[in-house]
Amino acid sequence: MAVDRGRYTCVLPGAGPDDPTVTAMRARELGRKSVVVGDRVGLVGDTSGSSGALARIVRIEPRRSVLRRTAEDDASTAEGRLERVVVANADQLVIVSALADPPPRTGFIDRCLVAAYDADIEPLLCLTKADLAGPETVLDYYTELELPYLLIRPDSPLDALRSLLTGRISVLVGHSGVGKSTLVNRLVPEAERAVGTVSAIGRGRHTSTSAVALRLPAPPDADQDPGWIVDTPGVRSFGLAHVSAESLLHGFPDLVEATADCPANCPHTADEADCALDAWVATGRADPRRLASYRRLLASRAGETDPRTEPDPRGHPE
Ligand SMILES: Nc1nc2c(ncn2[C@@H]2O[C@H](COP(=O)(O)OP(=O)(O)OP(=O)(O)O)[C@@H](O)[C@H]2O)c(=O)[nH]1
Ligand SMILES: [Mg+2]
Repeated sequence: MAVDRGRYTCVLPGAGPDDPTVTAMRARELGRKSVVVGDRVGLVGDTSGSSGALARIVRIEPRRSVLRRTAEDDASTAEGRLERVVVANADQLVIVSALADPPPRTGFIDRCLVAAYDADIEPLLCLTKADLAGPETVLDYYTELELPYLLIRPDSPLDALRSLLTGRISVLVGHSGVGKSTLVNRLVPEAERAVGTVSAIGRGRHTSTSAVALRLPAPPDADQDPGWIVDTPGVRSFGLAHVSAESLLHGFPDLVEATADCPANCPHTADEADCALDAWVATGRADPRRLASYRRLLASRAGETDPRTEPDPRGHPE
């Protein structure tokens, strides 16, 4: 459920919400393998959960999915090779984007979509702060995609979100200050996640500092598994050095079909005269901003631009 300074909080199979959690450390035999939130592990030692008890993690079960990100896009740099597993075994990636304060950045959402498809995790777009601005610009950009989305206001009922979370492990990702912890507190009131403020320049203060999995409350008169939600710290960018150029395209299902007409081994870059993607958008079959976003990702992976200073199609820095 959580990792803090070498101590892992674990929940035993079959344990209910009122049963104690087990604190564990990693056993030496795990070697360099990292244990992350969402991992299923083998425990030995004192698993009673009583105060002061310490168990040992001796095994990590094979992961059903692995959500990764890198510090930078370019795999030829040390930062680009620094890969972080955000969470293991997630079923759903909830991309949280505020409609204002901080403003939405479609370039960031596109990166999250690539990561979701690459990890085989279903994406869900949660547009928060819908009380402050309308969703039209963001939704217009994604019209070609069958991307499920929800609008969230402080007072809006969360029934639709709850039903999409039921029975699954969902992980929230987004910039700092977009309202991830606020949402978690509404879904799981006893979570008491710290909530921050957003500065005048539209940046959050990185209030949450580590990922934590929380058990969703069981719906009344249902014996279904309510599922888990993972709150994560805000990230500035979502580096994709670990995703191959070909896999990047999976984050752009509105463009995939066009590449059937590309020459063999087409790099799909802007300087490739025969790339079929140009004709595809020129004839109105996809939004040119989506192609521009895809090509910015390609260029960023090749180390041609600094991902942190790239413009977003909506004119915001990413
Ligand atoms: N107006 C408005 N404000 C919101 C909404 N959701 C969250 N906020 C505010 O946005 C600020 C940041 O919220 P947090 O929940 O801390 O954001 P976070 O995504 O967890 O941020 P990090 O932990 O830094 O990654 C707080 O002041 C919230 O009260 C919303 O729907 N509408
Ligand atoms: Mg937070």
